[in-house]
Amino acid sequence: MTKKQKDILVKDRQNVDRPKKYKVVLYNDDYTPMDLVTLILMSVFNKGKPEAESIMLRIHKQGKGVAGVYSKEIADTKATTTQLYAREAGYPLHAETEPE
Ligand code: TYC
Repeated sequence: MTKKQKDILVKDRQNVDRPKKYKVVLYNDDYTPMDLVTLILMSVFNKGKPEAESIMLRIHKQGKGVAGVYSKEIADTKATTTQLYAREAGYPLHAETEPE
């Protein structure tokens, strides 16, 4: 078996056994209120209040942080929903997805 053929088999197994997961990363900014970020973490990412507050504070201090890890479709939807809520309230909160 050639290396290329082996690589294909390995790749197939990886895809079958462990579908790729995506992090939803939230970024800090100077304008979005802490309470709004906490509410979004509770309502969009299903976190309880203490965990939502701790994730929000980590983002506030470190510049960015992971709100959750999901399949590609769910991660994209949650990132979009997050930005929609923030824009509706007039704030620039930024969310991105990245492979785990
Ligand atoms: N830095 C913001 C403030 O002091 C709070 C904040 C936290 C904003 C997390 C965005 O992703 C964020 N009001």
